[in-house]
Amino acid sequence: PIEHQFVGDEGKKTLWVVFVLMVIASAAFAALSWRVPVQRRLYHVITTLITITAAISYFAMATGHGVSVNKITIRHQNDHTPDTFTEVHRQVFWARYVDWTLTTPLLLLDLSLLAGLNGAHILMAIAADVIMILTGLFAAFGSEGTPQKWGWYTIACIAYLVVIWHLAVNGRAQAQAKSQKVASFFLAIAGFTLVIWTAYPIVWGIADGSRNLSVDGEIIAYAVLDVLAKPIFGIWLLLTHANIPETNIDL
Ligand code: RET
Repeated sequence: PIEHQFVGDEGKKTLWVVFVLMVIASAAFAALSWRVPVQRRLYHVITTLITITAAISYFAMATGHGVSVNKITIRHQNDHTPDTFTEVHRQVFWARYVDWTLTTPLLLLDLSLLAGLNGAHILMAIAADVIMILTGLFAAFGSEGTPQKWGWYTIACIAYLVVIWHLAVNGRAQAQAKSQKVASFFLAIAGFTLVIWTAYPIVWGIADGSRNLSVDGEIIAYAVLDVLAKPIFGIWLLLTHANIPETNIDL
């Protein structure tokens, strides 16, 4: 038998809603940037690019373009009857990985600049982040449901630990060296980021990984996370940045 796991009305509606939210956020961040001199717009530019990229990705998913069907075969074994197989055909939204490849480095850049991380540490954190997303892509597509997918998943999780290490240890130390105000803001927004980001591999494991969550359930879970990780993160960063002069970047 073949089991189809496809997007439904609820999922489609959610994709359109998040697309609109990302467009509104992009416009709001651009408008905020015009209130400060161009030399002070680096965080605004980075943060606006993040929501513009998400808007494009959500548009691709909502129109049904950023998606492909992934087939896996599940074998049911027991002692009494011959083996039976179920083919699971599930939609996998590859547009997410394109989005994440571009936006997670930009989010890390926001946090790194806030902390005052040096260039070598920024580059290492971003390299580990890109490895995390691309090995996550291999986990989703490269291995068609074989156990090897969990091997790719493990590599992605190790890369994620490297990202956390750079931000939590090096980022925190640098932020502390800047000022007490920067240090406590960094602790708050990086802690928020850590909680939200850690939910992604959990959702992936339940949805794409073990296929225990419907495609619509997956869309809704990622929608909530994406809104928190991009527009909410962005508005918090830009408004707080305006009130802490030590967070200014001279480039
Ligand atoms: C995957 C699966 C493989 C294991 C790990 C993952 C982590 C993904 C993360 C994504 C963050 C996305 C954000 C999007 C923008 O809003 C690729 C799901 C560790 C951390 C913040």
